[in-house]
Amino acid sequence: MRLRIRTTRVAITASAVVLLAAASLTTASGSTASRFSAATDEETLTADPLATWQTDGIVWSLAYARGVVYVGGTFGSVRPPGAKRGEQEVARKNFAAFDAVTGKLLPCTHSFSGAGDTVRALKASRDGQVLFVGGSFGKVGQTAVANAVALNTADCSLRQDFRPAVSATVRAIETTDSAVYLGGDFTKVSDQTRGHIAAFSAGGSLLPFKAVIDKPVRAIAAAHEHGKVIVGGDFDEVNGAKTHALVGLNRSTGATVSLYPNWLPGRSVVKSLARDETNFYVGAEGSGTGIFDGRIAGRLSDGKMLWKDTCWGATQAVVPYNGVLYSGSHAHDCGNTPGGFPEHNNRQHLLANSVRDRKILHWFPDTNEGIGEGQGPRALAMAGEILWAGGEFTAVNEKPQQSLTRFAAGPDTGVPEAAPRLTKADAGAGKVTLEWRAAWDRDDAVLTYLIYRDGVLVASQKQRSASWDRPDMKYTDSVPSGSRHRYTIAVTDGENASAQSAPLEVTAAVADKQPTGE
Ligand SMILES: [Ca+2]
Repeated sequence: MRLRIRTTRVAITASAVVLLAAASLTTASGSTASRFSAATDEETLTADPLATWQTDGIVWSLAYARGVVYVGGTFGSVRPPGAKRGEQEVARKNFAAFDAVTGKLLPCTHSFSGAGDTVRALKASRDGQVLFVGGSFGKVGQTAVANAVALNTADCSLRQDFRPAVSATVRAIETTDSAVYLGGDFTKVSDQTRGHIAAFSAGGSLLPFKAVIDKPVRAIAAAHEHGKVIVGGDFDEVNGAKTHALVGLNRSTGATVSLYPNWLPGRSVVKSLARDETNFYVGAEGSGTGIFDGRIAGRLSDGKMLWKDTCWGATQAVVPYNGVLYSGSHAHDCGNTPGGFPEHNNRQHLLANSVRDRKILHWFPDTNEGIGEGQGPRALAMAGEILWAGGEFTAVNEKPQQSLTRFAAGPDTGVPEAAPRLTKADAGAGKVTLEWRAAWDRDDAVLTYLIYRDGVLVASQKQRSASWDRPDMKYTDSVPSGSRHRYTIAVTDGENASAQSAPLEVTAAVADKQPTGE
């Protein structure tokens, strides 16, 4: 959830301001805070997408360097925010570059084609000067290449030095100060045997680093200060020993140095790895029964597992930022993870876990599943303070938006979903009891309900809710017996208020008479 001191810019009456101020004071005093918020929860980004360009196909990879977000995938054109397929399209063949902050399309372009016709991995050098590009392609423009190249970020030019002959698809790239690691489906690099992983100097020379891995590598995270790279993928055997899906390799030799026994069941593979200062994070996908589909946090220093969540739904991408692990998946049945949701009709495609304790935080922007395999998000990257997400989706928060979207820390612009309407009124002598069902908000766990009598705010109530947990609420108003009133309700997250509901006319009963409501 998001915890911020907000300035209210909701158009409300003076009495509403007084009531809201009173409510805030009550919360600040602590007397009601425990009901409504966990003050220790990490602050998330907002759930409101920034205007972002779109692609006409799947985005498989994102990378950030020097103010630019690079996008790789399987697409033939890009188009501005709001444009439909076929409108205002600009040719971009499997690769495009955007200003990370404004989101604008940049002129940096190369056509990646041939072979599998797809870009699957992007990663900048540590100094941001070089962008490494991997995938399944045989040509960049008219230049013959073999699944991996590098660009100078200063002018987008194709580098001449980094030109390895990789025998099959590159699915993962990691960079350190001294090496570039490629992982994927390949078994040879420049006629040398390299089983699904290889390391190069920044200048493109194949390094002696060598590990024999039996199946594709899909993710690599360097832990160079601990002398290793952490490698994830589909594999069952590494360097001659049974090792499933996750392994730590000596950064120079490729020898196995860390094992993570029983972290991943046999039918689950690692799709994504990311790290922060102290931890590394795993996104897993399984198929069949007895699988693990969620997120794991481990400690870099000793390889100890810190936590594992319980959601189903094939995690494709993970990225930590400010104590929050953002991920893309089709999460469902998360009820056994704190803050999580039970199995219900909707799948949640973007998720935020507390890095500290795995708690699912109140951040629920969502995509649809979209095209391809219908996995929704496929790639995430932090670009400075902005989270970029790419994938297969064609809608974000139920509005058309294909394959790319972005989220920032503010401003919060989303009006609460499912605005309340007054569903029932019981009128007793001198009192009226109103009922409604709680709304919910994509990035605020606690909403404020404003109750108006004859156009004047008479009460406000706070209530915690989520899309899967919308409590019934009620308010009892004191009015003169026999008087008739017109009630409406609105809901606000503190910054964005719904319109007032349709009015409910109620006549309070007179003593010893039956109530009437309509
Ligand atoms: Ca909000």
